[in-house]
Amino acid sequence: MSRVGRVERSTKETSVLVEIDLDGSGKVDVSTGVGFYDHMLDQLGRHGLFDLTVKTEGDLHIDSHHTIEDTALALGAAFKQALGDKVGIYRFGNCTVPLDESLAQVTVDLSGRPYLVHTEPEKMAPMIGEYDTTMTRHILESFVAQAQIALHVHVPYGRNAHHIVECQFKALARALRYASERDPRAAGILPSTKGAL
Ligand SMILES: [Mn+2]
Repeated sequence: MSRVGRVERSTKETSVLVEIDLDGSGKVDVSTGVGFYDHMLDQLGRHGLFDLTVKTEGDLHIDSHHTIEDTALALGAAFKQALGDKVGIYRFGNCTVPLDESLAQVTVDLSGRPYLVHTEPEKMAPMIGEYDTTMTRHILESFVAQAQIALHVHVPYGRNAHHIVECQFKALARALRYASERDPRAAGILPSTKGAL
C-alpha cells in the first residue's frame, strides 16, 4: 500500500503543488522561488527519505511570506494525507542534529492534535538571502496545524543563522522519518490505547 499525499492549493497570493511519498528514497524536486527555502525542503526530503515534489508560484513581488507559509500549509496537509490511517507506524520520533556550532533537538508525536513548542536563539541574522529567519517558526506552525502533529523543536545554542535553520530542518526530517516509518513488530496495530490517532 503506497503512502502518498498530493495537495494543490490556489489563492490570489500563491499556487502550490506538493506531492510526497513517505516510503521514497529522498528524491526531491523543489522550486518555490526562494533559494534558501528550496535548500531547506531539499533537506527535508533527503534526510526524511521522502520523495518530495514542491512547485510554488507566489507573489514574490511583495515578499516571500505567502510563498513560504502556503507551501508549509500544503506540505503539512500532504504529509497527513500520506500517513493515512497510521496503522503500524512508530508514531513517535526524535533526532538531534548538530551543524558545526549549532544544535537542533526535534521530537514528534503523530498524535492527530496540532501543538508546537519552538525555541531558538533570539539573536540571529534577520535574512538568509530572500528568507526571513522569523519564518522558521511560522513554517513549523503552519506545518503542524495541517499535519496535526505535536512537534517540539529546540535549538539550545547556535550562532550562524544558516546553520541554526538548517539543523532544524535536518532534525525535523529524521524525526518525521522515524515516527512515520513502519514498525515491523506492530504490523496491523494502531499505536494508540485510545483506538484513534
Ligand atoms: Mn503568515
